[in-house]
Amino acid sequence: MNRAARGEVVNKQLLFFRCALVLTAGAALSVPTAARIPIIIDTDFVMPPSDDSMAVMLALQSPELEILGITTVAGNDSVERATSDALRLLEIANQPAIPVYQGADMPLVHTKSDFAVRQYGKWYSDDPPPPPPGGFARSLVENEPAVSFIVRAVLANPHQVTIVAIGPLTNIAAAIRAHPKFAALVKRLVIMGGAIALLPDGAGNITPNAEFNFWVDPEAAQVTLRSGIRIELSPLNVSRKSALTKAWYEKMVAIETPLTALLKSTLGRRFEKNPERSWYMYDQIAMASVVDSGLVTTQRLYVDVNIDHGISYGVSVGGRQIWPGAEGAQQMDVQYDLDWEGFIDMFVERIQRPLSAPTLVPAH
Ligand SMILES: [Ca+2]
Repeated sequence: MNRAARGEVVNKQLLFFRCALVLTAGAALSVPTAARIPIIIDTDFVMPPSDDSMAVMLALQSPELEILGITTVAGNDSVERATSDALRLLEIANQPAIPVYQGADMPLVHTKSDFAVRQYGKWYSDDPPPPPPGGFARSLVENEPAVSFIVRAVLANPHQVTIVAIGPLTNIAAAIRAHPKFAALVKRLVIMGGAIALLPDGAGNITPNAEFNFWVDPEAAQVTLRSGIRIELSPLNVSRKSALTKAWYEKMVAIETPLTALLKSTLGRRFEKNPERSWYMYDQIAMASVVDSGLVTTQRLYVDVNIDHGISYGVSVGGRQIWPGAEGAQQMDVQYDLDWEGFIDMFVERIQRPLSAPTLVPAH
């Protein structure tokens, strides 16, 4: 498919989702009454050393969470690779029953540019996904599109489902647009995205002021942030309070499990090449904050995203009051500080645990 046609496909997909919702509205997706937090993970997943992979590992190893499904989106790489790699991680983690739903293969509006090609991230890629470590998973992606699943799960479990969005927000914006009651029925949306200049360490990481996830799909980020969903934002400010060093890595992989073996063969190469360098942790912090909200400190700010096609495209702006031009901005909790020791201790301990028991196939 040529890329010019893809914008049209997104619109057609939205129509399809509306139809699919009508057809599936009667299908129950029940949440057990146990105290576990039901979550959907929306991710531009890539195998380690990506932050998404380690965030999903943390979720899989955290009994406080119940993963209803993983939905994939183009971001770090193509959506096909996100899906293929996510399926394989679930197999390695002995959780093949957790369903994976494929989502958007392109941002809503943002198109490929020479700048995008030169920079980190291959959301525009048409390359077939490379085999993940150990080969492609035996389990298959679900037939239902990601947006249809997200909306169905939330409508079937009103005010119960937390969405942890750790990639570009294309699927989430499409879900908001697909059903008028969706936004009001989401319990909470935790987003890794944005950078807030008002707070310390608020520079961007793809352009001077824009963070990668928001920059890949600024229009989706704006729709999502303005939706009225209760949001907690985990921006670059809090990511920059982290520093994954070789010493922490070695502690993490000191106990042999299928997950630490995968980390040794992937993340380990980073530290072999650059033993002195430390790495920020992004999606892992967003996920950890769902498990234990006490690990992060937040401020309540109005946050909006710029969608003008100029030097500030995709830039998030946060303020304590509404400012001219930000009349659509909503208030949200913005993470800006981290209990680093508490976080990394928990992360290492969870990764080292014996694999969780396989999840039963969720009701559909
Ligand atoms: Ca991500």
